[in-house]
Amino acid sequence: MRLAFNSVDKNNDGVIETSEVIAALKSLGMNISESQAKKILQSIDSDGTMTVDWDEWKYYFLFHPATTVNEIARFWKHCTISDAGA
Ligand SMILES: [Ca+2]
Repeated sequence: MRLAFNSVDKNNDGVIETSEVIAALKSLGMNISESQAKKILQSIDSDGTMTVDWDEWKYYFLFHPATTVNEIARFWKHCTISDAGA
């Protein structure tokens, strides 16, 4: 879990932001828009900062078990698809 967080947090500042979500999915061959990435972040972010820290990440994945970046990416993709048209 920590490994997945670290691999998404490219600049190692301890928070995940929109551009890092986009980059992480891009490296797995998935292209998402900035608004989709924001939607993903908002679903994880609990204090409205539009960034995700380790505590928010940990809490979120307590209820959405995914251990590898690949599983997380698949889960996020599912989120953005099911939100489309809502
Ligand atoms: Ca970061």
